[in-house]
Amino acid sequence: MRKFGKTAASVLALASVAMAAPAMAKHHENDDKKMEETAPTAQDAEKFVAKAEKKLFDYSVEASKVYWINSTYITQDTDALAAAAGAEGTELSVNLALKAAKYADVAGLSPETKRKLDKLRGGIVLPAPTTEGAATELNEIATKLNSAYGKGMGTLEGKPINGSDIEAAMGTNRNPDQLKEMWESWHNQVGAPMKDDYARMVGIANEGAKELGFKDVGAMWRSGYDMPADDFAALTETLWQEVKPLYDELHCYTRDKLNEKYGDDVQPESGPIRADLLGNMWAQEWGNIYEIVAPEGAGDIGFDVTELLTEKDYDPIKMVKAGEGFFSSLGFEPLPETFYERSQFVKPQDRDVVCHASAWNIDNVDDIRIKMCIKVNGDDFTTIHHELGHNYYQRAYNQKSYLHLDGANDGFHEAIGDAIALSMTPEYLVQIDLLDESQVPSADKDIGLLLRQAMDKVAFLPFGLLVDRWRWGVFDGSITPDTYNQAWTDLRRQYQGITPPVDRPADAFDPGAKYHIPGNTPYTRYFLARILQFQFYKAACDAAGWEGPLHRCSFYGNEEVGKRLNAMLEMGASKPWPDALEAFTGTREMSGKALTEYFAPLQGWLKEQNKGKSCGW
Ligand code: X8Z
Ligand code: ZN
Repeated sequence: MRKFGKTAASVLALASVAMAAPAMAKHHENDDKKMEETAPTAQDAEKFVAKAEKKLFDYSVEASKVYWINSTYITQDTDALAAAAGAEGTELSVNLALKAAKYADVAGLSPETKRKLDKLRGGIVLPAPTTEGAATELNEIATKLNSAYGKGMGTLEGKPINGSDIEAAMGTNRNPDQLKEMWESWHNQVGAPMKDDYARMVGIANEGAKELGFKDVGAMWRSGYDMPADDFAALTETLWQEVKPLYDELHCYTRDKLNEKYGDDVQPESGPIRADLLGNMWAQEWGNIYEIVAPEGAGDIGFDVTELLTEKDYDPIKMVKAGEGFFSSLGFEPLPETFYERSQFVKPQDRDVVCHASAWNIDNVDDIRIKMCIKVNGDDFTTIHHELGHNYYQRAYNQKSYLHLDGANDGFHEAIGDAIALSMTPEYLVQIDLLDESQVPSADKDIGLLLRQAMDKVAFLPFGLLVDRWRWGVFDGSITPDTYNQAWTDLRRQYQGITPPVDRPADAFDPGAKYHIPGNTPYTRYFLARILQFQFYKAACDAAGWEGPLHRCSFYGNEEVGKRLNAMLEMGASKPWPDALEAFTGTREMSGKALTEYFAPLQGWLKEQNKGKSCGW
C-alpha cells in the first residue's frame, strides 16, 4: 500500500502488515520453537523473509482500501475501520520486526536477506510495544489526529474556511490583517487541540521503538538510509551548510522587499520575517509572493502559471493530463484507466476528506491513484507532477518483491516528480500550448526566472530540515510537551528566520497545524528531495546534451532520458541508495552542488542587491 504523503495509515512505513489469523499465529509459534531448539540457519532466515513478504503484501492490499475510504470520506465509522486496520498492521509489523531481529546475526546471510531483515526491523513509522492494547490505542490516536487535520477549519473575516481554501487564500491575499487572522485561526483551531493526544502517541511509539532495540522513534527513522543513524544526521547538516549561504541571501532580499511593501509596523527592516506574509501558511515556499520581490526589468518575466492555466481554460483533469503527457513524452506507458476512474481530483462537496495531496498504490501492481483537492493554480500544477512522480516510481518497481517496493530512499521518492517539474521551462510551456512563443522571456529575464524558482525551491530548505529536527527532539525527550510549542517557534526562527504574526498562547501546538505532524509522515525526505531533484535534473539535462544555462533546460520528449530514469526507478529499494543514484547520475553522493550551480547567477545577483544591508536575524 505504500502511500506517499498519506497519513493515518502511515503507522507503517512498511505499507503493510497483518492478517494474524489463528493458523498463522500457530505457525509463528512453531517458528519460535524451532529457533529455540536449533540455531537458525541462513536458509531459515530466507524462508522467514519470504513468508513475511507474503503476509505484508496481502495485508497491504486490504488495508490500503480501508485507508483510502477513510481519507476520502471521514466519518466515525471509517475512522474506526482505519484504526482497526492500523492496529492489525502494527501488530503484524512489530511481530515480524522482533523476529527479524533474531535472524539478523545468523551466519552466511546473503546481502539481500540481510537488507530485507533490516527493513523489517527498522521500517515501521510508528511502532507500538507488544503490551496488550498498545497497538490499538496508538492507531486510534493516529487516526483521530489525521482526521482532525482533514476536518480542520480556519476563519477569514470571521467566517469559517476549510483547509484547501485557506491554503490557496494565503497565496493570494495581501491584506496583513486578514493574513494574520487566517494564520492565527488555523494554528489555534487545528493545532492546539491535538497536543495531549500527540504527547500520548509519542510515548507509546517510543516504547515500541525501544522494544525493537532503538533508542527512540527518531533513531529508528534515521536508521533507514544505508548508513549509521548518526552519520545520516550529520549528512543532513552538511547538506544544509552547503546551501545555507544562498538561503541567507534570499531571506535578506525578501525581507527588504516586504519591508518596502508593508512598512515597518508590519515587517520591520531587521529581525525575522513575519510568517504570514510569505504566501504560504507555513512559510515553506514563497513563490506566491513573487510579484512583491520581482526586480524591475529583469524580474518582469511576463507570465504566471496560474494565469496561463486560467486563460487556457484548464480544469483539474486537464492539469493531470498535462502531467501525464510529460511522462508519456519520456516513453512511460500511459496511466491505467483505473487511475482516472478511482483517483480523487477535487474536493467532494458533501463530506470531509484529507485534502493534503498524496499518491497511492493500492494493489502494489497497477491500481495507482492520486488524492488531491486540485485548484487551478500553479502550486497545484506542480503538486500534480510531484504526485505523478510517486505513481510512476511505484509502477516502475512493481515487479520487485514486497520489501523492495519502495524508493531507493524516501528522498528519491519525493524527488522524481519535482525533477520533472523543474523541466517546465517557458520553452516547454510553449510546446504544450500554455504559453505563446512571443511570451518566452529573453535571456535578460534570467534573474527573474531564477528568483521565481528560488522563492519555492531555496526558501523550502530550512523548513524541510527543521520539521524533523523538532520531531527528533520530541522523540529523544529533549523537547517535552511543556516546550513543544516554544521549541517549534525557536527552530522556525533559528533555521528559517521567521516569527509568528502574533504571540502564541501557552496551550498552542503550532506543529499540529502542519499536515505531516498529525499525519505522522517523516519530513527529512522532502529536504533530501529538494537537493536530489537538482541532481536528477542536471543528470537528465547532461544526458540530453543540454549546453545552455541549466535552468533553461527541458528534457521533455527525450526518450533516452526516460530510459535512464526508468533504469533507476525500476530498481526500487532493491539496492542501497548510492547504487541507484549512481545508475542515473554517475555519482554516489547526495550533494547540494547541482542546486547551487543552478542558482549561481542568482546568488551573485542577490549578493549585489544585499550589499550594505545588515542581513541575518
Ligand atoms: O507533502 C507533500 C506532497 C505529498 S508527498 C504534496 N509535500 C511537502 C509539503 O507539502 O509539505 C511536497 C513538498 C513538501
Ligand atoms: Zn510526495
